[in-house]
Amino acid sequence: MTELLKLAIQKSGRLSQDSTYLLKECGIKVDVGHTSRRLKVRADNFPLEVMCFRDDDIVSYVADGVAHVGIVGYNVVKESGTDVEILESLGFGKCRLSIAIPKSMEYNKISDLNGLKIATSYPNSLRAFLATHNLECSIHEISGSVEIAPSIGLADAICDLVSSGSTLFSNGLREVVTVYHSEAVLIISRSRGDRVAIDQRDEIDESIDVLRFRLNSVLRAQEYRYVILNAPNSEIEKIIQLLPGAKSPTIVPLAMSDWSAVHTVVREEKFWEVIDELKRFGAQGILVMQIEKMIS
Ligand code: PRT
Ligand code: ZN
Repeated sequence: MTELLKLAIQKSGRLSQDSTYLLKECGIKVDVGHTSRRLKVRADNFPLEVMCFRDDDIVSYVADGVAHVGIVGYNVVKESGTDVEILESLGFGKCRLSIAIPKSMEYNKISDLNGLKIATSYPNSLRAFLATHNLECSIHEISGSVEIAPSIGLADAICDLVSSGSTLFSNGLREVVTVYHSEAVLIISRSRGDRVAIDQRDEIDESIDVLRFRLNSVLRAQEYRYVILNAPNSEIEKIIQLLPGAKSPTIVPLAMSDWSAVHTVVREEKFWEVIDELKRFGAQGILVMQIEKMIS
């Protein structure tokens, strides 16, 4: 029987849905409907068992070999200080750990933070940041509702995760410094050689390789767009310079004389950067499509 790769994901929270969705995009069928109630769920068509835990436990369970790999926020990995290896950044759960102060407080430079009392659930990340910038602050560790700390007189400032910024805004706070950016990551234990029995290692390693290959195909596809446009033949060379494509664009003559269709693959940000130039070169009927998988 093939040995199952054990993947730990968040049981119920901000990363749960995106984690199972990513597996689905990788062609792995897991009965996600029950993940919030069951601890373990077996995939139907891949040697994988999904284990559902609180996000705070995932790093240590991977380090201890309870699971072979895990999906968790980079912020949790960084704060735990546990020595696990990050295999992939997964492009969801994006946020940043930031220091925020009351809107009314004057702030011009980072040294203005000196001497402040900062409330946070991320004491280790904050301590490391303060040390790097030679700042002397007192850290007040609290486990939740960090954003209310200044208004109730518990602290002068906060250090917390921010995504849209609306929590800070509605609590009269303003973000002044980013400690680090975070997103969901795939982690593996550095000492897994000791944890996985020798006769199972090859199968587990192979499953990890296949999973990473599929993840990369999905993640790459999310960054790129398939673009089709029509352009006069006289401008095709200039358009190819703007949109060089994966290898080289496909040029197909149109029924209308002196015009061609250009098919190419381009990073989404790059497409928006060159859109005005494309129009200037006479591009028309521009279609931009999502790509499902990109195999390199
Ligand atoms: O129950 P369990 O322990 O598993 O979950 P949890 O409650 O500890 O974590 P959860 O589900 O809230 O978050 C899981 C992960 O999502 C985090 O570890 C981050 O990696 C990621 N993430 C992404 C965020 C946010 N964005 C985020 N905005 N985690 C928390 N927030 C909070 C933040 O703490 C603040 O309270 O949202 C608020 C700010 O949001 P904005 O949009 O108002 O800026
Ligand atoms: Zn948690």
